Amino acid sequence: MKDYDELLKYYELYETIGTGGFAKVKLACHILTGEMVAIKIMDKNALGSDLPRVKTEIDALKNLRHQHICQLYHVLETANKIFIVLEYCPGGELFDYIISQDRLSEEETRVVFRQIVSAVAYVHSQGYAHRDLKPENLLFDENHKLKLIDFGLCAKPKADVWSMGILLYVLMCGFLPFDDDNVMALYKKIMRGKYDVPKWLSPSSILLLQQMLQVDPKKRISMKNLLNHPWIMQDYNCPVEWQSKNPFIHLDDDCVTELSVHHRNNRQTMEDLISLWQYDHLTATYLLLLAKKARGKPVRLRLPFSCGPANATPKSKNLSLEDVTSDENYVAGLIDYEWCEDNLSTPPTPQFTKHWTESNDLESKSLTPVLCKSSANKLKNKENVYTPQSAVKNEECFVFPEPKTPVNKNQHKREVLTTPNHYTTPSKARNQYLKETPVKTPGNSAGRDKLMTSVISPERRCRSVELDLNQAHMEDTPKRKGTKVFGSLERGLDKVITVLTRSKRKGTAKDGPRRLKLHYNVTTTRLVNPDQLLNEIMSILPKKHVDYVQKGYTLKCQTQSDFGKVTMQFELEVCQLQKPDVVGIRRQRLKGDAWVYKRLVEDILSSCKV
Ligand code: 6BB
Repeated sequence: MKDYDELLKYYELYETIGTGGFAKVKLACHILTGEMVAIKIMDKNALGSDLPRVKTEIDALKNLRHQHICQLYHVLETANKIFIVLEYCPGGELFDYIISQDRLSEEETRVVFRQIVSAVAYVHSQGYAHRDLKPENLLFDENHKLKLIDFGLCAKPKADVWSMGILLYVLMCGFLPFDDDNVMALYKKIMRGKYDVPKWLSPSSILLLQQMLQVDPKKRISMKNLLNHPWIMQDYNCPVEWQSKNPFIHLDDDCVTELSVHHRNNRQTMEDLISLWQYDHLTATYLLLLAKKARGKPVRLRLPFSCGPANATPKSKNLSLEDVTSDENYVAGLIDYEWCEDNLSTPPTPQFTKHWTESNDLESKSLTPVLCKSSANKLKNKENVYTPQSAVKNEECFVFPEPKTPVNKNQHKREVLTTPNHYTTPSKARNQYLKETPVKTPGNSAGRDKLMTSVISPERRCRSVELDLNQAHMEDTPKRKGTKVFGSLERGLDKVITVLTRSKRKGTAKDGPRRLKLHYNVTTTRLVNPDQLLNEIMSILPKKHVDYVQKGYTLKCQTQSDFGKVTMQFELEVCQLQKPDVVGIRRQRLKGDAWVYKRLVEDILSSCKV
């Protein structure tokens, strides 16, 4: 399709890492610099009333440049699509990080929170408010530095301090201060401004939360006073540095030189062109060169079509773009992502479309593809009868590295999640919370039952809270509909972030399942026979009303509502673990509510005799 032609001149597309709402986000590699990027893809026809949101985001991002704001590189608009090319943040969501740690210590919270305050103070200084601050909208880059995303709701400064108070609470507690199944009850709780104070919070943390979560905006602490608040200053002895370290004015000499050589322009012309900041391919190339330099890589551009080993023409160029435009997680052919210079970061799983041929290979012969009968007609995915031609040979296994900074002092906690016994729904945060006696905020006389209502309970995951909490207590702000705030906090542990282990191909029947390292998205079993486990899972899925397509040792699963809407998509892959030498199940959610998914997978796995 024509819409992707322009994009594919500059980027090689990889996997989709997020779908939902009106956009999907794909990982990609910028061809000239070899730098990784994230591309938000929107269908203009499907945008409808969300179109202003997209325009708002683009306009704001064009005016914002800051060390803790996800950098905009490039905006492309075609007849049917809008592509927004953004900074690559392989550390994933703050939300997942908090959940994987249960909660953060006060010290770590301070490190994180100062970055949030820095970003938001800068946003305010530029005349905007973010208005959708939540842990899902803060991503970690490869250096474990936070980057604020999603400016679709930003407007004049108003409600961000209160939202930062919620964030601060979630960071230190691991759950929300205000929570309820019932939207009206939730609204009332917010308006009352009463929340539970777990006993692990220090007096200074309690005080700061109280100042930030004031219902009355006039009584709430101002951004100015937040920057040098005693809690913020503790251990640092300096206010938050909110000014941008990435100014628009100064251009980097090395990057200008490289671009001048590449474009055969003199330096002045080049500087003039860059300084237009049109968020076209030149802006993207300059900013990505700068990022490359900051990562200690040579400030060099690749020659067009010299990407990949042996100066191979990018394989995607040989492909029809038909598949690229499908709503599936497909990308343009077999990707040579090895040449992308971000070896430190997430190597995307190559995906195959046009290279897939009718199956006459070992993979699908030995393990006959199965299309579960329960709703086979609804499944359009024909993956089970295709196989990647060139993939079978490649045995190389990629391990996503941990961020360079030692981030997870509680690494062992993740491993706990890999055992079936611990793959249970209540989080340790919740258990711990319930064990410890809470201190109430003044005026809150509720007892333990009440306390439980503010704990993220898995029983509530089916709900969809469409209430804009940020707005709920802001009388002077027009109400916006349909904004999910902190409802989406309730997401799973199973998010694909950076620390997944993947190989370049899925396990085939001939070679057996993939050998993976133990990770928090892999459940171990006591079994040693992968086929037995695979068969066991396949026998259980129909009983749980899960449709699936088998591809080697991977089961691509989905659930549907009564109306045929796909409510959940996930993969279960039988894999071989090395230490211990047992069979495991890798699970990965692609779409749908994480907690509903978590319960379902838990149900499936506990039904298996593993
Ligand atoms: C973005 C990103 C930037 O992602 C699903 C939605 C930038 C995402 C990323 C990542 C993991 C690994 C590698 C890269 C701007 N807006 C949205 C963005 C939205 C997804 C975040 C993860 N959850 N890099 N990455 F998140």
